[in-house]
Amino acid sequence: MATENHSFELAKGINGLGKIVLRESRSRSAEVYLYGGHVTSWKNENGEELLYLSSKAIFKPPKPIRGGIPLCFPQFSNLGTLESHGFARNRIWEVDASPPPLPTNSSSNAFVDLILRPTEDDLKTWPHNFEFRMRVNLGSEGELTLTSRIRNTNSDGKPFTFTFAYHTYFSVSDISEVRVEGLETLDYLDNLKSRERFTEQGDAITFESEIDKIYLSTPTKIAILDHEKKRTFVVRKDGLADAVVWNPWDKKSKTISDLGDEDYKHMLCVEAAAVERPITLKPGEEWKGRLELSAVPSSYSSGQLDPKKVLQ
Ligand code: TA6
Repeated sequence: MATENHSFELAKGINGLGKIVLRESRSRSAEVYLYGGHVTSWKNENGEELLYLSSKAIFKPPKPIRGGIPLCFPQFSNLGTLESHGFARNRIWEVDASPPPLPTNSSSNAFVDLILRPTEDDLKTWPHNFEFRMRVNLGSEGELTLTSRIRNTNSDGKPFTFTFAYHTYFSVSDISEVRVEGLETLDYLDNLKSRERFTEQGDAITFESEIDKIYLSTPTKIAILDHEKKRTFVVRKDGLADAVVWNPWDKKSKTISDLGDEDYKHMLCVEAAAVERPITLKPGEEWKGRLELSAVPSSYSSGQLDPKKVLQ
């Protein structure tokens, strides 16, 4: 499907679910399911998959898809009365034929605009009218950008408050060889210790056991260094103060039916989020939350992997 300024393919995915395919130069591509507004694939110029998607993922409502980039809205985790991570990730989204203009610095025309509005059932559990618009853009350098705009369209004058996360599952070669840079010395809430608050140690974060932490007021740039793959993922975020780092490790993995028992070795969630300070919108107000992911080939010898450089 092509319009005057952008193009995407509408295709049938697993179980016949509608999906959008974005293609950029060389073999770069991305796929977004209308079910959940869920990015399930992001491939680089060599056609390599950069996101983890569980081989046991269930593509059938109401089960959220395990892997890719689930959207957590209007509630992160169990921080409220709704189902875990809210309902946006298990609703059917639509292609937004007439989105309001979105100023962007991307030269690529491989993008799609999606929109979600509450169903009658949603209004029973979360009595607020909203428009959740999301643009997924595959950039000319292969970067993947998700820009969310959430507007309060209540006609009863009521404000609403929400928490949010892009629950990104990165594909990594071996979790024990991965380091995360940019979260050193920050305070975090430990989900494994009833969200008690701690301060992170000074060095890069490495992984040797289950982790489930909400880092507070992080820098806008975080780097995930996959030494074995000589690859660095750079996460840039705007309007999303926090970052969640999650890996279930072996024991928890066995309790998650749609996650392979050994898969924890090849995935890491680093989630751009707004959790500590929930967002409140009055009617007519709009919030914007932007996530830009890029994967840069890197090698220690070139110093290119120097996190200080990567995070500049
Ligand atoms: O973002 C981390 C987290 O909240 C973990 O506590 C874990 O529950 C994970 O999300 C997966 O949640 P899900 O509802 O997708 O199984």
